[in-house]
Amino acid sequence: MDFSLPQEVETLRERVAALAKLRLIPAARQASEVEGPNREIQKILGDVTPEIYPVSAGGRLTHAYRALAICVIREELSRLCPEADHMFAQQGLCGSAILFGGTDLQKQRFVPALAKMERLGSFALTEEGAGSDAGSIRTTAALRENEWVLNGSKHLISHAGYAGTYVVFASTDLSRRAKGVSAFIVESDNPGLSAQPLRFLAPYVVGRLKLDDCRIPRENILGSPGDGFRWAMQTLDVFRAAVGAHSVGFAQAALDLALAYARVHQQFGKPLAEHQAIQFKLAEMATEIQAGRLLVLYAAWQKDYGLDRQASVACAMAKMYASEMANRVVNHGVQIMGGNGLSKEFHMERLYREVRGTMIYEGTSEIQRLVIARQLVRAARPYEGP
Ligand code: COS
Repeated sequence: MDFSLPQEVETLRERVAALAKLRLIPAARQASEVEGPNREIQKILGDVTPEIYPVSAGGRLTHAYRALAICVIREELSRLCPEADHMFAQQGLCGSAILFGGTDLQKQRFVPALAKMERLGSFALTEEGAGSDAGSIRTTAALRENEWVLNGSKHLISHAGYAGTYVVFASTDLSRRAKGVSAFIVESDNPGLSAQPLRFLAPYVVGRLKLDDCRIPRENILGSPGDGFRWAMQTLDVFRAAVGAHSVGFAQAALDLALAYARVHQQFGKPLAEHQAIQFKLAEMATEIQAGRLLVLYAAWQKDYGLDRQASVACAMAKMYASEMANRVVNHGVQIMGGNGLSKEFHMERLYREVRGTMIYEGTSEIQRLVIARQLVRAARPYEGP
C-alpha cells in the first residue's frame, strides 16, 4: 500500500502549481474584463496539455497515468487559476473523445493542435431536451454521398463559437436512442455551424451551437455509426473523476483562504481561528477534502488500470461526493469570513459562485447516483450476514 503519487505525476503537479503561480494567475488578472477565451492562458497552457496526450498524437505522455495526471492537473489549476482549469477541461473532453473513438489517422490529424493548445476544443453532447438523458438527442446525421449532413442544435456548450475543433454527437438512427448516437469531428470553418453566446454565473464562454445542413467529410465520424454514446460515456467517466478533482481544488482553495483569514481576523478579542466554533468547521473542511481527494485518486487509478465497469462507478462516486463536499466546504468558508466571504474583494465570493456548477456539469449528482445504484443492483451478491 503506497499513498504517494507516482514520481512523474508528483513532478507534474509541482510544475503545474509553479506555472499557475508564475504565469497563469497574472494572465488571468490582466484579462479579466476581456470577452471570449483568455488567449494568453491558452498559450501558457500549451506547456501542460501535451502531458495528457500520447507522443503518437503530438503529446508528451509517456507513462500509464493519464487519468491521474488529468485529475492532479485539474486540482492544482482549480485551486490556483479556475480560468485555466476551465480551458484545460474543455480541451481534454474534446481530445479524449477523439483518443477513445478515433482512428490513428484522425488522432494524428486532429489531436496535436488540441494537445499544443493551437486550437481550442469543444465537446457538444447536450441539447435543450437532452441533458441528463443523453441518449435522447435529436440532432441528426445523415449520409449523403461522401458527406455526413448534420442538422439540429446543441445547448450549454463550452467554447461554442471559439473552438477550432468540435466533437459533435448526433443520431444516425433516432429509433435506436443511445445505440443510434454517433460522434463526429466538425471544424470551425464549416459554414453550416454557428454559435450564440449564453451568459452564465461563472465568466466562461458557453453557448448554443446550431448545425444547419452542416456537411462534413465521410471520414470525420469517430468509429462506426452508433458508437458515439460509448465514446461519450468513456470520456465522461474520466472527466467525472476530473470534476471531482476540480471540486477538491476549489475546496482546498476555500480552506486555505478561510484559514489565512481566521488566523488574522479577530472577534471577541482573539483570532477567529482560536474560537472552537470556527475550529470545528476547519476540521470538518480538511477531513472532507481529504476524503474527496482519495475518492478521486482511486477513481483515476481504476480508469488508468482499465477496470472500466468498476471505474465508471468509482468516477461517479468521486464526482458526486467531491462536488457536494466542495459546496459544503465553500459554504463553511463563506460563513467563517462573514460578510467578507461575499465581497468581490476576496476569492471566496468567486468560489461560492462557481462551485455550484460542479454538481451539474458532466452529469448531475442525480445521474451519478443513478450510475452507482444501477451497478450496485446489477452486481448485488446474496446477503451473507446473520
Ligand atoms: N462506458 C462505456 N459504455 C457505457 C458506459 C460507460 N461508462 N455507460 C453506458 N455505456 C453503454 C452501455 O453499456 C449501453 O450499451 P449496451 O446496451 O451495448 O451494453 C449503452 O451505453 C447505453 O447505456 P444505458 O442503457 O445505461 O443508457 P441510458 O440511456 O440509460 O443512459 C446515463 C445512461 C443516464 C448514465 C447517461 O445518459 C448519462 O450519463 N447521462 C448524463 C449525461 C451527462 O453527463 N451530460 C453532461 C453533459 S456533457 S459535458
